[in-house]
Amino acid sequence: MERTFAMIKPDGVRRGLTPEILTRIQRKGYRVVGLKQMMISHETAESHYAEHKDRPFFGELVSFITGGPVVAMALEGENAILGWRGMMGATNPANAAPGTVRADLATTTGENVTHGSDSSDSAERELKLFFSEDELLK
Ligand code: DAT
Ligand code: MG
Repeated sequence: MERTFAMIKPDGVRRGLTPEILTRIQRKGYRVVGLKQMMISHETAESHYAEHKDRPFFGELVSFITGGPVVAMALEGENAILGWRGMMGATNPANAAPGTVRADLATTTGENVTHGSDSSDSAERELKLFFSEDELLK
């Protein structure tokens, strides 16, 4: 069993895609062990995306992710980290395989609807950043 951090970004929430994305996750069979709608603080956004702090799009990324409510999720299941990454598809929706969230529901790299941890280290770090222990099912 593996846990990963997943997020519906502000564009997805704003466009009413939360039910569609939750349906896909549950149809796949991941267990949603943490779930909350929230605003991300500037500080949390900079920490979450710290690996990109020197990239030219960093400022835009932080203002986008803090610009409206997100849905933060902790998912549990076999191979959940790579599995959820696979369900999301490539970062740029133009390169995402048909049937993936980004191919089906997004058009631009900057607003690509969902986030998913890319490794067990980042999953652990991101789950800690967004959830306290008592917000997660045992
Ligand atoms: P991913 O979200 O697939 O893990 P990433 O970690 O490389 O992708 O980048 C994080 C987010 O930053 C990505 O979802 C959208 C934004 N981003 C990445 N590359 C970008 C670019 N070249 N221009 C604008 N935004 C970009
Ligand atoms: Mg990433």
